[in-house]
Amino acid sequence: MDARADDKSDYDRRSAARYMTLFQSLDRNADGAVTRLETQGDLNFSPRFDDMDINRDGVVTAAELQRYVDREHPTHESGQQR
Ligand SMILES: [Ca+2]
Ligand SMILES: [Ca+2]
Repeated sequence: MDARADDKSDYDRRSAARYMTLFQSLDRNADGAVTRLETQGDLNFSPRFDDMDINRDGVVTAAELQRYVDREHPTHESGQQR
């Protein structure tokens, strides 16, 4: 009965994992953050750069990406209260 909810959370979990993998592959100098230059040309990351860069300092850190992913693909119970 809850198959659809399971699919949704599974999708969200995979999306979150994909963003993290993408982040690591784009972080060429491995400093734990990606600059606009590092994301340039990546069609998944580049268009969302401004949304992810919460403090607008021109780099997206792992913490900022985590917050973005949490908001877009919540995998926790938060927001599900009735
Ligand atoms: Ca970097
Ligand atoms: Ca930032």
